[in-house]
Amino acid sequence: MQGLPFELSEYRSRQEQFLMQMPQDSLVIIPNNPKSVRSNDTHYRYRANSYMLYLCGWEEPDSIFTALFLDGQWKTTLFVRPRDTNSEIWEGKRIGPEGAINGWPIDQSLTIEDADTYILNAISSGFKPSIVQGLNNRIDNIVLNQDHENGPVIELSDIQDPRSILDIMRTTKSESEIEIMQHAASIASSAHVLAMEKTFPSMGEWQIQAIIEGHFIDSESQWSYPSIVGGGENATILHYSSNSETIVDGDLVLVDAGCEVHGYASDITRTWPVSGTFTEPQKEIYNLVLEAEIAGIEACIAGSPWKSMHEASSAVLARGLVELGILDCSASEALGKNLDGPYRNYFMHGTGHLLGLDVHDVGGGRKGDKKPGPVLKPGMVVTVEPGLYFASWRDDVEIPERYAGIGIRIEDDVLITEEGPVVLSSGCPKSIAEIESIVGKSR
Ligand SMILES: [Mn+2]
Repeated sequence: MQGLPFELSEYRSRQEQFLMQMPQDSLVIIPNNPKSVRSNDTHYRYRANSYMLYLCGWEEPDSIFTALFLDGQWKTTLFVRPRDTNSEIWEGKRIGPEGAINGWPIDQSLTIEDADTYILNAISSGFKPSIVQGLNNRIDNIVLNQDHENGPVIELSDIQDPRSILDIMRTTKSESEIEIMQHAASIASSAHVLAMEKTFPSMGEWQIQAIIEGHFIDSESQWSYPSIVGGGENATILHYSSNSETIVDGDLVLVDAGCEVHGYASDITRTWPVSGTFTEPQKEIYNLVLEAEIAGIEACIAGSPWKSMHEASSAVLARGLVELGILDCSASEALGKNLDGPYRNYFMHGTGHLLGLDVHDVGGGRKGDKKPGPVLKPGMVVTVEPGLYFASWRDDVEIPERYAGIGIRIEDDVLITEEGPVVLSSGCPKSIAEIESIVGKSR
């Protein structure tokens, strides 16, 4: 069991800031994530719910964070697994309610078995549930009044969701959150450098994955999303994850891999030649993506609308695709009136997303969002990750012979500050000269 990553006062001030925005007749219910079966009696490694981590740092399963306004103040109660020698012999020590109250930022701790009655009583007294649904079926059923006979009737319209408030709070990181995110970005940066150094032609994609993830574990971290290691044509598959092929001499490898520290994610992509030297066509595409990425980072200015970095990166890509003769039109036609021109044939995803306790962090600005996304504010951490993909098998768009099979993405983690963008992943080199000097150095 590790200590909490933040001072108790930081959690308390998050709770305070959250609860002061809640109606005082609310019953806040935030269950922890369920355990997931991998096969038979084996489970996936447990990951606590990000809202739970954010509000109180509790990492054990079978737990529920609640808050209720009583006698003129908010009272937080954490329901946790009771101590149980037999279970602890098999699964490890539990903190238990007594342990929880001595060291976690909560007012009261009870065993999880008491949660049903506590929640029912509060609802009977007129409190309206504000709950993160879908995490704990039993509690969902209680709240939705399907699991008990003579309980109170709750109108569906009376059930609220606390995430609308928490999501906005989570978009802006505190000094100590930034410190942890910087650490996560530094670990991931060194992992990429290590993998570059050990790269050789005919290497297996899984071997690069092993170097990267081995470094994560070695640094007391773990992946924050399944690592993508795509050699050659596999780099053109945006969420490639089988990592099961060998990478042919002359091909590039695209590595999109990040780790998490105390739940906070890093998310870095680099693309390098397994031979250690870029070919001319690879260089042309690489430098274009790099220029677009740098333009995207430079657009990460406090006060700018969310779309600024996408506009900046897109303008560079559209112009470059015309200059390289890949698109036969003007740069503005390539870009399109609503950033929907033919440059999107080769750049199909968003330019970035918020980063935090979730790798695609909450609070808007995610790919596919119809809303405009948040205005960039100091303390936000975003990714900037333009790419170009020329899958040779595509017949829906024209794939020039010279670039067929090339997929390149470059991604950094960027902190927005009053003084301009700060690249948290700056420890990870990205110029062609730097990469060529590193790849294969310690193969
Ligand atoms: Mn990303």
